Amino acid sequence: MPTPSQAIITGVEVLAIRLPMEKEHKTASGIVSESPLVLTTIYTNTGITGHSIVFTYTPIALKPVADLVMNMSPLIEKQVLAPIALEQQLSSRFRLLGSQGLVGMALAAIDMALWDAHAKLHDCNLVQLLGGAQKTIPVYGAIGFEGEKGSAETATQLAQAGFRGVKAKVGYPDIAEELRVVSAIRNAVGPTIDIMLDYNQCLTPTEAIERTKRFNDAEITWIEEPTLAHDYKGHSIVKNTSSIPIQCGENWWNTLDLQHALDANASDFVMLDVMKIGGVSGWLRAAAICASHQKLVSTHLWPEVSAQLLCLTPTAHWLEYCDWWNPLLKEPLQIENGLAKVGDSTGLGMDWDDDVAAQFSIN
Ligand code: SMN
Ligand code: MG
Repeated sequence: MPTPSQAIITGVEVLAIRLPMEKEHKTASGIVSESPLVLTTIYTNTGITGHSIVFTYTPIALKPVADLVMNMSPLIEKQVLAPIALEQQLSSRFRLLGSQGLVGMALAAIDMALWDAHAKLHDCNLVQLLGGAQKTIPVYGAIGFEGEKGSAETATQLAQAGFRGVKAKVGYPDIAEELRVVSAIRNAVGPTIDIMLDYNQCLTPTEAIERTKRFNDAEITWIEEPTLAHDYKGHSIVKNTSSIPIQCGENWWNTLDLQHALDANASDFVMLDVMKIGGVSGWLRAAAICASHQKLVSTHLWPEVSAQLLCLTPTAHWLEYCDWWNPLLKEPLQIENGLAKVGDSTGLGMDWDDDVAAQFSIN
Protein backbone atom coordinates (compact mmCIF):
# COMPACT_ATOMS: atom_id res chain seq x y z
CA MET A 1 0.00 0.00 0.00
CA PRO A 2 1.34 3.51 -0.83
CA THR A 3 2.40 5.61 2.20
CA PRO A 4 0.22 8.69 3.03
CA SER A 5 2.64 11.00 1.21
CA GLN A 6 2.33 8.85 -1.93
CA ALA A 7 -1.48 8.89 -1.98
CA ILE A 8 -2.84 9.86 -5.39
CA ILE A 9 -6.38 11.02 -6.14
CA THR A 10 -8.04 8.60 -8.54
CA GLY A 11 -11.57 9.96 -8.86
CA VAL A 12 -14.53 11.93 -7.50
CA GLU A 13 -18.13 10.84 -7.04
CA VAL A 14 -21.07 13.09 -6.16
CA LEU A 15 -24.54 12.40 -4.85
CA ALA A 16 -27.22 15.10 -4.54
CA ILE A 17 -29.88 14.45 -1.91
CA ARG A 18 -32.94 16.23 -0.50
CA LEU A 19 -33.07 15.26 3.16
CA PRO A 20 -36.41 16.00 4.88
CA MET A 21 -36.35 17.99 8.13
CA GLU A 22 -38.29 16.93 11.20
CA LYS A 23 -39.27 20.52 11.98
CA GLU A 24 -38.95 23.44 9.59
CA HIS A 25 -36.66 26.30 10.63
CA LYS A 26 -38.31 29.71 10.35
CA THR A 27 -36.16 32.84 10.14
CA ALA A 28 -36.96 36.49 9.47
CA SER A 29 -35.49 35.97 5.98
CA GLY A 30 -37.25 32.77 4.93
CA ILE A 31 -38.08 29.23 5.97
CA VAL A 32 -35.70 26.26 5.69
CA SER A 33 -37.92 23.21 5.28
CA GLU A 34 -35.49 20.57 3.99
CA SER A 35 -31.74 20.03 3.62
CA PRO A 36 -30.47 19.97 0.02
CA LEU A 37 -27.06 18.31 0.40
CA VAL A 38 -24.21 17.50 -1.96
CA LEU A 39 -22.29 14.40 -0.81
CA THR A 40 -18.78 14.21 -2.27
CA THR A 41 -16.47 11.19 -2.24
CA ILE A 42 -12.82 11.45 -3.25
CA TYR A 43 -11.11 8.16 -4.12
CA THR A 44 -7.38 7.51 -3.76
CA ASN A 45 -4.99 4.77 -4.85
CA THR A 46 -4.63 3.73 -1.18
CA GLY A 47 -8.19 2.44 -0.85
CA ILE A 48 -8.93 5.30 1.57
CA THR A 49 -11.73 7.66 0.51
CA GLY A 50 -12.62 11.15 1.71
CA HIS A 51 -16.17 12.39 2.36
CA SER A 52 -17.73 15.80 2.63
CA ILE A 53 -21.22 17.27 2.87
CA VAL A 54 -22.24 20.74 1.69
CA PHE A 55 -25.61 22.37 2.25
CA THR A 56 -27.03 24.47 -0.62
CA TYR A 57 -29.86 26.14 1.41
CA THR A 58 -32.33 25.73 -1.48
CA PRO A 59 -32.91 22.79 -3.85
CA ILE A 60 -32.58 25.31 -6.71
CA ALA A 61 -28.80 25.27 -6.16
CA LEU A 62 -28.46 21.53 -5.49
CA LYS A 63 -27.84 20.13 -8.99
CA PRO A 64 -25.65 23.08 -10.10
CA VAL A 65 -23.34 22.62 -7.07
CA ALA A 66 -23.20 18.84 -7.60
CA ASP A 67 -22.31 19.43 -11.28
CA LEU A 68 -19.63 21.96 -10.33
CA VAL A 69 -17.97 19.49 -7.94
CA MET A 70 -18.02 16.80 -10.65
CA ASN A 71 -16.64 19.26 -13.22
CA MET A 72 -13.74 20.07 -10.87
CA SER A 73 -12.74 16.41 -10.69
CA PRO A 74 -10.24 16.53 -13.61
CA LEU A 75 -8.46 19.41 -11.82
CA ILE A 76 -7.46 17.17 -8.91
CA GLU A 77 -7.34 13.66 -10.42
CA LYS A 78 -3.89 12.03 -10.66
CA GLN A 79 -2.50 14.57 -8.18
CA VAL A 80 -0.94 13.89 -4.77
CA LEU A 81 -3.46 14.12 -1.91
CA ALA A 82 -2.19 17.37 -0.36
CA PRO A 83 -5.16 19.52 0.79
CA ILE A 84 -3.31 22.81 1.37
CA ALA A 85 -1.42 22.62 -1.93
CA LEU A 86 -4.56 21.68 -3.87
CA GLU A 87 -6.61 24.44 -2.26
CA GLN A 88 -4.03 27.01 -3.38
CA GLN A 89 -3.96 25.51 -6.86
CA LEU A 90 -7.76 25.51 -7.18
CA SER A 91 -8.23 29.00 -5.81
CA SER A 92 -5.78 30.46 -8.35
CA ARG A 93 -7.55 28.46 -11.07
CA PHE A 94 -10.87 30.19 -10.23
CA ARG A 95 -9.56 33.73 -9.94
CA LEU A 96 -11.14 34.86 -13.23
CA LEU A 97 -14.56 33.36 -12.47
CA GLY A 98 -14.44 34.10 -8.73
CA SER A 99 -14.67 31.67 -5.84
CA GLN A 100 -17.79 32.72 -3.95
CA GLY A 101 -21.36 31.44 -4.19
CA LEU A 102 -21.90 28.11 -5.90
CA VAL A 103 -18.24 27.84 -6.93
CA GLY A 104 -17.24 28.45 -3.31
CA MET A 105 -19.57 25.67 -2.15
CA ALA A 106 -18.04 23.25 -4.67
CA LEU A 107 -14.50 24.24 -3.70
CA ALA A 108 -15.35 23.69 -0.02
CA ALA A 109 -16.83 20.27 -0.86
CA ILE A 110 -13.52 19.28 -2.48
CA ASP A 111 -11.39 20.81 0.28
CA MET A 112 -13.25 19.07 3.10
CA ALA A 113 -13.25 15.69 1.32
CA LEU A 114 -9.48 16.04 0.79
CA TRP A 115 -8.91 16.78 4.49
CA ASP A 116 -11.17 13.88 5.45
CA ALA A 117 -9.11 11.48 3.29
CA HIS A 118 -5.85 13.01 4.59
CA ALA A 119 -6.85 12.49 8.23
CA LYS A 120 -8.09 8.95 7.52
CA LEU A 121 -4.81 8.10 5.80
CA HIS A 122 -3.08 9.05 9.05
CA ASP A 123 -5.68 7.02 10.96
CA CYS A 124 -6.82 9.96 13.08
CA ASN A 125 -9.29 12.84 13.22
CA LEU A 126 -8.53 16.43 12.25
CA VAL A 127 -7.75 17.53 15.80
CA GLN A 128 -5.15 14.79 16.21
CA LEU A 129 -3.77 15.32 12.69
CA LEU A 130 -3.09 19.00 13.37
CA GLY A 131 -1.84 18.58 16.92
CA GLY A 132 -4.85 19.89 18.85
CA ALA A 133 -6.64 18.52 21.91
CA GLN A 134 -10.24 18.44 23.16
CA LYS A 135 -11.31 21.87 24.44
CA THR A 136 -14.22 22.92 26.62
CA ILE A 137 -16.74 24.01 23.99
CA PRO A 138 -20.17 25.20 25.19
CA VAL A 139 -23.05 24.35 22.86
CA TYR A 140 -26.22 26.32 22.18
CA GLY A 141 -29.42 25.17 20.51
CA ALA A 142 -31.72 27.01 18.09
CA ILE A 143 -35.19 28.48 18.51
CA GLY A 144 -36.95 29.33 15.24
CA PHE A 145 -39.26 32.27 14.53
CA GLU A 146 -41.96 30.68 16.67
CA GLY A 147 -43.68 33.50 18.56
CA GLU A 148 -43.94 33.92 22.33
CA LYS A 149 -45.42 30.52 23.22
CA GLY A 150 -43.50 28.44 20.66
CA SER A 151 -40.16 30.09 21.49
CA ALA A 152 -40.68 29.52 25.23
CA GLU A 153 -41.58 25.85 24.65
CA THR A 154 -38.50 25.20 22.52
CA ALA A 155 -36.34 27.12 25.02
CA THR A 156 -37.61 24.89 27.85
CA GLN A 157 -36.81 21.73 25.85
CA LEU A 158 -33.30 22.98 25.04
CA ALA A 159 -32.61 23.92 28.66
CA GLN A 160 -33.85 20.51 29.84
CA ALA A 161 -31.57 18.83 27.26
CA GLY A 162 -28.60 20.57 28.93
CA PHE A 163 -27.67 23.18 26.33
CA ARG A 164 -25.62 26.04 27.77
CA GLY A 165 -27.30 28.62 25.55
CA VAL A 166 -30.27 29.17 23.25
CA LYS A 167 -30.40 31.30 20.11
CA ALA A 168 -33.75 32.70 19.03
CA LYS A 169 -34.75 33.95 15.61
CA VAL A 170 -36.11 37.48 15.88
CA GLY A 171 -37.15 40.31 13.57
CA TYR A 172 -40.84 40.39 14.52
CA PRO A 173 -42.80 43.17 12.79
CA ASP A 174 -43.88 44.50 16.20
CA ILE A 175 -41.09 45.30 18.66
CA ALA A 176 -43.43 44.83 21.64
CA GLU A 177 -44.00 41.23 20.52
CA GLU A 178 -40.23 40.79 20.12
CA LEU A 179 -39.65 41.96 23.69
CA ARG A 180 -42.34 39.54 24.92
CA VAL A 181 -40.66 36.67 23.02
CA VAL A 182 -37.31 37.44 24.63
CA SER A 183 -38.70 37.74 28.14
CA ALA A 184 -40.70 34.49 27.67
CA ILE A 185 -37.43 32.77 26.71
CA ARG A 186 -35.61 34.21 29.74
CA ASN A 187 -38.44 33.03 32.02
CA ALA A 188 -38.28 29.58 30.43
CA VAL A 189 -34.51 29.05 30.73
CA GLY A 190 -33.77 30.89 33.95
CA PRO A 191 -30.84 33.20 34.73
CA THR A 192 -27.84 30.96 33.99
CA ILE A 193 -28.40 30.02 30.35
CA ASP A 194 -27.08 32.35 27.65
CA ILE A 195 -29.56 33.86 25.19
CA MET A 196 -28.50 34.96 21.70
CA LEU A 197 -30.74 36.73 19.15
CA ASP A 198 -30.51 36.32 15.37
CA TYR A 199 -32.10 38.83 12.96
CA ASN A 200 -30.92 37.09 9.79
CA GLN A 201 -30.17 40.47 8.15
CA CYS A 202 -33.76 41.77 8.23
CA LEU A 203 -33.30 45.28 9.69
CA THR A 204 -31.89 48.52 8.33
CA PRO A 205 -29.00 49.89 10.42
CA THR A 206 -31.33 52.57 11.81
CA GLU A 207 -33.93 50.00 12.86
CA ALA A 208 -31.16 47.87 14.34
CA ILE A 209 -29.90 50.76 16.47
CA GLU A 210 -33.43 51.31 17.80
CA ARG A 211 -34.05 47.62 18.54
CA THR A 212 -30.72 46.80 20.16
CA LYS A 213 -31.27 49.64 22.68
CA ARG A 214 -34.47 47.99 23.85
CA PHE A 215 -32.69 44.80 25.01
CA ASN A 216 -30.23 46.54 27.27
CA ASP A 217 -31.57 44.93 30.44
CA ALA A 218 -32.22 41.46 29.04
CA GLU A 219 -28.73 39.94 29.44
CA ILE A 220 -28.28 39.02 25.78
CA THR A 221 -24.96 37.34 24.86
CA TRP A 222 -24.99 38.58 21.26
CA ILE A 223 -27.15 40.06 18.53
CA GLU A 224 -26.54 38.34 15.21
CA GLU A 225 -26.66 39.81 11.69
CA PRO A 226 -28.96 42.73 12.56
CA THR A 227 -28.50 44.13 9.05
CA LEU A 228 -27.25 42.95 5.64
CA ALA A 229 -24.35 40.54 6.07
CA HIS A 230 -22.11 42.41 3.64
CA ASP A 231 -22.95 45.88 4.92
CA TYR A 232 -19.85 46.08 7.10
CA LYS A 233 -20.17 49.84 7.56
CA GLY A 234 -23.82 49.45 8.63
CA HIS A 235 -22.85 46.74 11.11
CA SER A 236 -20.07 48.87 12.53
CA ILE A 237 -22.51 51.75 13.12
CA VAL A 238 -24.87 49.37 14.95
CA LYS A 239 -21.96 47.86 16.89
CA ASN A 240 -20.76 51.29 18.02
CA THR A 241 -24.15 52.14 19.52
CA SER A 242 -25.00 48.73 20.99
CA SER A 243 -24.09 47.68 24.51
CA ILE A 244 -24.79 44.09 23.46
CA PRO A 245 -22.03 42.44 21.37
CA ILE A 246 -22.72 42.04 17.64
CA GLN A 247 -22.15 38.64 16.03
CA CYS A 248 -21.55 38.18 12.27
CA GLY A 249 -19.74 35.86 9.88
CA GLU A 250 -21.97 33.01 8.73
CA ASN A 251 -22.30 34.70 5.33
CA TRP A 252 -18.70 35.76 4.86
CA TRP A 253 -17.15 34.09 1.83
CA ASN A 254 -13.48 33.20 2.15
CA THR A 255 -10.97 34.90 4.39
CA LEU A 256 -11.04 38.14 2.40
CA ASP A 257 -14.65 38.86 3.50
CA LEU A 258 -13.50 38.24 7.08
CA GLN A 259 -10.57 40.60 6.56
CA HIS A 260 -12.82 43.33 5.11
CA ALA A 261 -15.34 42.94 7.95
CA LEU A 262 -12.61 43.20 10.58
CA ASP A 263 -11.07 46.20 8.79
CA ALA A 264 -14.50 47.89 9.02
CA ASN A 265 -14.84 46.92 12.70
CA ALA A 266 -18.20 45.33 11.77
CA SER A 267 -18.53 42.77 14.56
CA ASP A 268 -17.55 42.09 18.16
CA PHE A 269 -17.59 38.32 17.66
CA VAL A 270 -17.03 36.10 14.63
CA MET A 271 -19.16 33.15 13.56
CA LEU A 272 -17.53 31.05 10.84
CA ASP A 273 -19.34 28.80 8.39
CA VAL A 274 -16.93 26.05 7.34
CA MET A 275 -18.37 25.94 3.81
CA LYS A 276 -18.48 29.67 3.08
CA ILE A 277 -15.12 30.43 4.70
CA GLY A 278 -13.44 27.95 2.33
CA GLY A 279 -13.50 24.51 3.92
CA VAL A 280 -10.93 23.36 6.47
CA SER A 281 -8.12 25.24 4.66
CA GLY A 282 -10.11 28.50 4.74
CA TRP A 283 -11.08 27.98 8.39
CA LEU A 284 -7.46 27.48 9.48
CA ARG A 285 -6.48 30.79 7.84
CA ALA A 286 -9.55 32.52 9.34
CA ALA A 287 -8.77 31.14 12.81
CA ALA A 288 -5.27 32.63 12.61
CA ILE A 289 -6.64 36.03 11.54
CA CYS A 290 -9.22 35.97 14.38
CA ALA A 291 -6.53 35.00 16.88
CA SER A 292 -4.37 37.93 15.88
CA HIS A 293 -7.39 40.28 16.17
CA GLN A 294 -8.39 38.61 19.47
CA LYS A 295 -11.87 37.90 18.10
CA LEU A 296 -13.86 35.08 19.67
CA VAL A 297 -14.92 32.48 17.09
CA SER A 298 -18.18 30.52 17.09
CA THR A 299 -19.47 28.07 14.49
CA HIS A 300 -22.33 27.89 12.00
CA LEU A 301 -24.01 24.54 11.15
CA TRP A 302 -21.74 21.47 10.49
CA PRO A 303 -21.43 20.72 14.24
CA GLU A 304 -19.21 17.63 13.79
CA VAL A 305 -16.35 19.18 11.83
CA SER A 306 -16.88 22.58 13.47
CA ALA A 307 -16.34 21.09 16.94
CA GLN A 308 -13.02 19.72 15.71
CA LEU A 309 -12.12 23.07 14.16
CA LEU A 310 -12.90 24.92 17.40
CA CYS A 311 -10.40 22.63 19.15
CA LEU A 312 -7.82 24.01 16.69
CA THR A 313 -8.97 27.65 17.02
CA PRO A 314 -7.09 29.70 19.63
CA THR A 315 -10.06 32.00 20.33
CA ALA A 316 -12.81 29.33 20.37
CA HIS A 317 -16.18 30.54 21.72
CA TRP A 318 -19.55 28.75 21.17
CA LEU A 319 -20.66 25.81 19.04
CA GLU A 320 -24.01 26.11 17.28
CA TYR A 321 -25.85 22.79 17.51
CA CYS A 322 -27.99 21.66 14.60
CA ASP A 323 -29.35 18.14 14.20
CA TRP A 324 -30.79 18.47 10.68
CA TRP A 325 -28.36 15.98 9.14
CA ASN A 326 -28.32 13.48 12.01
CA PRO A 327 -30.58 10.94 10.19
CA LEU A 328 -27.92 10.81 7.45
CA LEU A 329 -24.76 10.78 9.57
CA LYS A 330 -23.07 7.65 10.84
CA GLU A 331 -21.83 9.49 13.92
CA PRO A 332 -23.62 12.71 14.83
CA LEU A 333 -21.83 14.96 17.33
CA GLN A 334 -22.02 13.87 20.94
CA ILE A 335 -22.85 16.47 23.57
CA GLU A 336 -22.08 15.82 27.21
CA ASN A 337 -23.22 18.19 29.90
CA GLY A 338 -23.84 20.93 27.32
CA LEU A 339 -20.29 20.59 25.94
CA ALA A 340 -19.25 19.29 22.51
CA LYS A 341 -17.31 16.03 22.61
CA VAL A 342 -15.07 15.23 19.65
CA GLY A 343 -15.24 11.49 19.03
CA ASP A 344 -12.39 9.05 18.41
CA SER A 345 -13.40 8.19 14.85
CA THR A 346 -11.06 9.11 12.03
CA GLY A 347 -11.68 11.97 9.61
CA LEU A 348 -14.00 14.99 9.76
CA GLY A 349 -17.17 13.28 11.02
CA MET A 350 -19.01 13.55 7.70
CA ASP A 351 -19.45 9.85 6.91
CA TRP A 352 -23.00 9.04 5.87
CA ASP A 353 -25.28 6.04 5.84
CA ASP A 354 -25.45 4.84 2.22
CA ASP A 355 -29.03 3.59 2.52
CA VAL A 356 -30.31 6.95 3.78
CA ALA A 357 -28.34 8.77 1.05
CA ALA A 358 -29.79 6.46 -1.62
CA GLN A 359 -33.32 6.90 -0.28
CA PHE A 360 -33.24 10.69 -0.72
CA SER A 361 -30.96 10.89 -3.77
CA ILE A 362 -32.08 12.91 -6.81
CA ASN A 363 -29.25 11.56 -9.03
C1 SMN B 1 -29.38 29.94 9.81
C2 SMN B 1 -28.78 28.77 9.52
C3 SMN B 1 -29.21 28.00 8.45
C4 SMN B 1 -30.26 28.40 7.71
C5 SMN B 1 -30.87 29.57 8.02
C6 SMN B 1 -30.43 30.35 9.07
C7 SMN B 1 -28.94 30.85 10.93
C8 SMN B 1 -28.03 30.39 12.01
O1 SMN B 1 -28.75 32.13 10.59
O2 SMN B 1 -27.43 31.25 12.61
O3 SMN B 1 -27.95 29.21 12.27
MG1 MG C 1 -27.52 33.21 11.98
